[in-house]
Amino acid sequence: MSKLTACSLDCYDACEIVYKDGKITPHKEGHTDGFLCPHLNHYEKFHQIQTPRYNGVEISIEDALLKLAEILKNTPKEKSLFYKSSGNFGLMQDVTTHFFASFGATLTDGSLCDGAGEAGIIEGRGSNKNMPLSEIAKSEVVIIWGRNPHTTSSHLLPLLKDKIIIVIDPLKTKIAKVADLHIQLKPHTDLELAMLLSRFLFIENSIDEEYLKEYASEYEDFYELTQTLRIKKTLDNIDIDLSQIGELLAFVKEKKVAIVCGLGMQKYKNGADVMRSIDAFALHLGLFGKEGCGVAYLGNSRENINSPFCTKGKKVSKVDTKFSEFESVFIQGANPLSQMPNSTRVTMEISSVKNIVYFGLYENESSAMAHLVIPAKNFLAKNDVRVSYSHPKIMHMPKVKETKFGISEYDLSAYLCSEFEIEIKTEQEYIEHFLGFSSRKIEDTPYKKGFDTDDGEFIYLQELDGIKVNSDALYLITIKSPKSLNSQFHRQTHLYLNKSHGFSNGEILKISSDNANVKLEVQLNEDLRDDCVLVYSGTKGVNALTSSSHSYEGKNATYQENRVTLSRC
Ligand SMILES: Nc1nc2c(c(=O)[nH]1)N[C@H]1C(S)=C(S)[C@@H](COP(=O)(O)OP(=O)(O)OC[C@H]3O[C@@H](n4cnc5c(=O)[nH]c(N)nc54)[C@H](O)[C@@H]3O)O[C@H]1N2
Ligand SMILES: Nc1nc2c(c(=O)[nH]1)N[C@H]1C(S)=C(S)[C@@H](COP(=O)(O)OP(=O)(O)OC[C@H]3O[C@@H](n4cnc5c(=O)[nH]c(N)nc54)[C@H](O)[C@@H]3O)O[C@H]1N2
Ligand code: SF4
Ligand SMILES: [Mo]
Repeated sequence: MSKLTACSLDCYDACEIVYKDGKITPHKEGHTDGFLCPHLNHYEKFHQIQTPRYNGVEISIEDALLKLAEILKNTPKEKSLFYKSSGNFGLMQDVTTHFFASFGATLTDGSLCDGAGEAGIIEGRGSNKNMPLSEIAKSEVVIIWGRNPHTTSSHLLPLLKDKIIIVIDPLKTKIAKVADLHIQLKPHTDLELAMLLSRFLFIENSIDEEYLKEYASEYEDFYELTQTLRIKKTLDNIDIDLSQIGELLAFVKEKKVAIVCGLGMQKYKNGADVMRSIDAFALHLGLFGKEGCGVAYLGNSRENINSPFCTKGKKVSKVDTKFSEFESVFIQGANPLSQMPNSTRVTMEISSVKNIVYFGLYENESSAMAHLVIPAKNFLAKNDVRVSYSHPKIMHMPKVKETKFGISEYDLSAYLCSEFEIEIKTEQEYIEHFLGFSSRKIEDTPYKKGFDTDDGEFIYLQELDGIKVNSDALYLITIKSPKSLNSQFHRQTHLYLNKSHGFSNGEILKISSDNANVKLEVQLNEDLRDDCVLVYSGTKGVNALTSSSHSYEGKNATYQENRVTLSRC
């Protein structure tokens, strides 16, 4: 028997899967195109937590639920925190939010992921409507800007065949190696680059004034703002030649262009402004509202989907959460002790929490600190519906196998709702609610008739601040690994740098930031610039180096704001 479902992981691609004869196989049709990534190809080989435990002693699932209810009964409501991430991207995962919000617990807001870039997009356009894959397929030129598709969105690759590819990335990624043009800029100089690109479009008279007069009438003021950057100094700072600006513009003028953005250039305090300046460049190229043109980022996956769940309540930021202010913390689909910034702070804060409950699939830093560990069922063994932040399809994820261990988010929430007399519908009602949006209307070429701002016009960045300070210290680049999904699966253990620093493979180095020192083994890699150190997301200890500051807009973590130095141990 074979059943169609979808991968649950937090990933652009949101692949469809055929579960056949007890095996995960890729769906041959549609965006999945007959292949999955290593995480899913080996998904069932990763050991899941099978037995609940309390204070290190294994207990039954019934006792774990009783314990959980007891903890919640004995904690003042305002002292209970529900901390959820997207370990599973399914819409039903929020049924637990429904319980905790209705119960009166504190929830979280802010983002460890794409919040800064999204804030910049919304400030400029009034909404975050994404360019879907089907439109990228129609473009002639694709600019991959701060995204690493071979690792994080491999299903984009078949669409890129026979197109002109331009990559803007401090790292020589796989896609950069085969690109027609790679701008290997200094990290955190994207805002300046985007401003210069716009400026040269103006200088070369390559803008559509009629269009701008209608939808971005302040374009002349913006041009003046671009003129405040001194060309030579800015090029030196970005560390590129003027000829590269010329090459890029020659490739894109009069063409159908898709700018495919990732997280890379927005993991900074001014991440919103960076994204907004890229949007402005797209605007000047005339990319909005046209077939095969646009800007793809991590879109609002829930566009036009109403939540049936209660999600209202007091919220604290998930970037610098003050765990010690709570008596009980319930962690779902997350490994905050590894993935939040400033993990030393997180560990210290959380160690004073009386009751830490971990509800997840795998053992990790967070399960190790938890008093109560409750194993979840994985996506194959429960019902859900998912959406994606890169394509509009709504996918049903029916239960395709039975497992004896673990509990689904719905069953856990139904138990708690009944204990605390909170209303909850049947699982089937929620699933049908979500599937009811299957024919939701998502525009292929959004912003055809202007933007979603009050007057329909694009709102430009008014001033340039937050341009980075000069420092001789190295940039810490922390990106996604092909072997892990953040801290799930095979986590990396090295730091990567090129040989210009005089270190050798296998040496253990101390990597120091304002926050901490971490020891990691060196692996040389010539794809990096001389001024960068790379440590993959999910590597143990990397987030001890990062600070828990917020982006100026979007309440986002700023993983790449910190500079580091290296020394032999
Ligand atoms: N295999 C795998 N896939 C994943 C994940 C995973 O952990 N592993 N995680 C998933 C998640 S949660 C997300 S949010 C997505 C994110 O996926 P992506 O958007 O691809 O994000 P990153 O890997 O963080 O960074 C992308 C690129 O940005 C570049 N970069 C770094 N700094 C800068 C800069 O200052 N300017 C520019 N222009 N580029 C820069 C990096 O070198 C890198 O090549 O991936 C998802 N998919
Ligand atoms: N330095 C640095 N840090 C980063 C990043 C970076 O680029 N650099 N990336 C950031 C980004 S983009 C993100 S999105 C965050 C991700 O941060 P997290 O979401 O905390 O990431 P994961 O490490 O993937 O942990 C997800 C957990 O979900 C659990 N899980 C999986 N499926 C299920 C399920 O069905 N039910 C339940 N209950 N649990 C489940 C697994 O046990 C796993 O431990 O990390 C951020 N941290
Ligand atoms: S590419 Fe992404 S969606 Fe597809 S199987 Fe891998 S993790 Fe899942
Ligand atoms: Mo993410």
